[in-house]
Amino acid sequence: MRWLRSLACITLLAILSGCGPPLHERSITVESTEMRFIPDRLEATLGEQVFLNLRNTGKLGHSLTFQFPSGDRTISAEGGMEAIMAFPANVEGSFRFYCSVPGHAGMEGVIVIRKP
Ligand SMILES: [Cu+2]
Repeated sequence: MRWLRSLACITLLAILSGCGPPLHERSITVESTEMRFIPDRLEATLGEQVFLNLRNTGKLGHSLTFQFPSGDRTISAEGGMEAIMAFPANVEGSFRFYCSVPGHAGMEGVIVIRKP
């Protein structure tokens, strides 16, 4: 009974993938260099899954730390390297991000998360 096996596979896939509404995805690329982020103002919509790509085009290592109500989220990349983080945009508001490398004060920006 091939159809029964197919049905079982489809059911299993549905269970594994969860039954909630599908998440929208947003990819954001932020360039870091000495001594700024480009762009320094990011936007996302409530409910999105955000994939943030930190592209360090500078010579020095840089980090990017979001200050979310749930806590800080940090990634870092050496000069010429990239790093990726994913997070759900699940709180509305404006949240600061900055580079936590000592001496890099002023490297900062904001992400604005709005209702759809
Ligand atoms: Cu930096």
